[in-house]
Amino acid sequence: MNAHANPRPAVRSDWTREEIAALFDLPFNDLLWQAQAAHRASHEANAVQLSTLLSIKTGGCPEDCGYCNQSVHAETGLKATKLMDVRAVLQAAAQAKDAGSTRFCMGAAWRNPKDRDMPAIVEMVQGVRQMGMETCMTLGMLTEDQARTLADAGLDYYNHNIDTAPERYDQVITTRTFEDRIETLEHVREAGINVCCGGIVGMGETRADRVGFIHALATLPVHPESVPVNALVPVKGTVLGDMLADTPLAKIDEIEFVRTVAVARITMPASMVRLSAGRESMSDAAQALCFMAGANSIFTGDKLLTTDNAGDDRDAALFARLGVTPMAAECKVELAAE
Ligand code: SAM
Ligand code: DTB
Ligand code: SF4
Repeated sequence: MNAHANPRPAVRSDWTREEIAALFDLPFNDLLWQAQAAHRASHEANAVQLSTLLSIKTGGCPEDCGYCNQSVHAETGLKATKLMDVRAVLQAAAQAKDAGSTRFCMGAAWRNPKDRDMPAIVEMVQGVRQMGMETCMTLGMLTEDQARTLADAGLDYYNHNIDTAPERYDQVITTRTFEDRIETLEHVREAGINVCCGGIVGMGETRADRVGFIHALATLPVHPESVPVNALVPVKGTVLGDMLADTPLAKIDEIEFVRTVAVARITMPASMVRLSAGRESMSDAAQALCFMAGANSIFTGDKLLTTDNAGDDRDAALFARLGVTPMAAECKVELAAE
């Protein structure tokens, strides 16, 4: 932890939309100044946490998320697979650990896991934990019982994104509701698993939608421990990928993306903010601005779940240029202990 030159900002769940809109409206330098101050007060200034993703069950998902190439409703030609073998998952985790990653995130293209899948999922969590890595799963909606089973297995984090503003949810996904998402998040919280929850920008939304998205996260009774901010990876054959190809002006500009990261940092000061999907097509300078704005976690490796990621070589070169070092373990642990 760096010297606390700045007072640690209070963690609040009573943000108003007006306050959040006012942050987005700040002159860019003022916004980044505030975000950097909030960042330094609660986190190591120059350390970035590394997580690695693995798709343990790809494609064939019955949900109709407009951004996702794993939906059966998308025409992307992606081959659907069965749930991976536990041994193969543990091998991939060992590789990620060797590459310096501290958290292994396993994702399945499911609406929800079936109870018959749970024993293999439990083995994966236990196996990865035994290697000394933090574990994260993202499997879709969970019942209370399933959340408890994962907690008992030792799962550290569950990723379940709200993805967009509540008022815009049904324009992006129609096969479930925003409230369904919140219900699973409650099950995860109640089971005592850390929450990883964020969403996607660059889906053709307005500034007001981005305000609504951050507002929904920052007013959760307890902020998510991790907040992934994804930039849409436009995949041909998905509703949103095709829409963006037809209306390139809808693509989010990099400065607005950095603003979104900064507002997430200011409103959720104790959370880890993860610069997630979309880094592959982002310039090094834009990524540097995201770190300046308070992003302190990334996904490493050549692949996210199914699409390309920046890759370890490019990340190592960027970290060296920026004097950024990989975080050994989350400072969250220290924060919680104070
Ligand atoms: N099926 C589970 C679910 O939706 O919760 C877990 C996997 S799903 C792929 C996890 C998250 O990946 C989504 O909530 C979304 O935020 C993100 N995602 C999926 N496709 C994306 C894309 N093309 N661009 C950016 N983010 C994407
Ligand atoms: C999150 O918010 N982003 C990650 C993780 N949680 C599971 C997934 C990004 C997926 C990007 C599209 C793909 O590679 O399939
Ligand atoms: Fe299925 Fe998740 Fe993709 Fe939605 S985001 S289609 S739930 S895999």
